[in-house]
Amino acid sequence: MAAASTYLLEKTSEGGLTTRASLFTSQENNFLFAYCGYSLAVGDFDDNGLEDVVVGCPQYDKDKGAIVIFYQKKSGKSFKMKMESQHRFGLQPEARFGSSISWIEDVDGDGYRELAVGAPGVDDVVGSVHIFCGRLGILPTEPCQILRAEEGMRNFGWAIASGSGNLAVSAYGQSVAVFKRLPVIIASVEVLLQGRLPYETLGPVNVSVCLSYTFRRSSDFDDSGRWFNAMLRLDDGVGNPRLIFEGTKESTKEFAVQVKANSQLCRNFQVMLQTRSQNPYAQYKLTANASLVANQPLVVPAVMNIG
Ligand SMILES: [Ca+2]
Ligand SMILES: [Ca+2]
Repeated sequence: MAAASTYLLEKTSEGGLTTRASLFTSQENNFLFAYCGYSLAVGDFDDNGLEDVVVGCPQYDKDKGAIVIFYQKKSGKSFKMKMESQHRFGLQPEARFGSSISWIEDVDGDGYRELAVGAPGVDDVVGSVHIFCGRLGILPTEPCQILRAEEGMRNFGWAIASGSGNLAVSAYGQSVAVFKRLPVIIASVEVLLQGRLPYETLGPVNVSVCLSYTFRRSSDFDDSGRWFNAMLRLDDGVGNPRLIFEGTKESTKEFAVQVKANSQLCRNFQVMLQTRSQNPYAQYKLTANASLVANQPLVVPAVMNIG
């Protein structure tokens, strides 16, 4: 096992299998005793139509562990296979990063699949699973999410498997946790000003914050509505804001709203000057943002893009 290689096989014309390529030789890459090939996953990660291979090496460098991803590339017009590799490494001694590997069907809706890597030895064998979100077909340096074991679990990430974007993770000898893919929500937040902010009089004027959202995948569609926590800041970035909400001395308002898919919901606010301005061309910066209210705390939260 110390000199492990991983062999890519292809079907022969007789229907059997023959070696097409040797992807990895432990001695050549200082991966001796790393147990490369302990886990494997095959899938088209960079969406170029050719299958890519990920090799797990959980005993690399004091059992920190590592994975090697081999991208399959077309070579000129000959279509001969050319492999280009990348490495990612475990960060803790004894983490055994790479003990398990699984592709996950595109979770965040960007068109590229994600890669899950188990590290069951992390934190004195509590374990974790690292999710690398495919970005433009390149394996990112850092995971976009780390799944942690629930309290009391040991060896979380010993084995992982994925189907339809969901992920099952075993805590060896104890239980299996299933993480369900949630919808990808594309939200829009607008600040609308009705009329012109006053400079000679104190106001008020009407400011609206309008939220709407849609789903990235049509299969995500669920019109039950989503709750958002939103915030409106008046005169953002100024030490002593010149604008306030009518009847208050506040320049920041937080509120929660429930919005239905594909429809816009607006909340209106009366805004006024705190002191008269001498400058008719004074600029005010009004900003709003929103975040999803997590209503299912034990599952992976939905991914939201603000547009
Ligand atoms: Ca590929
Ligand atoms: Ca993706």
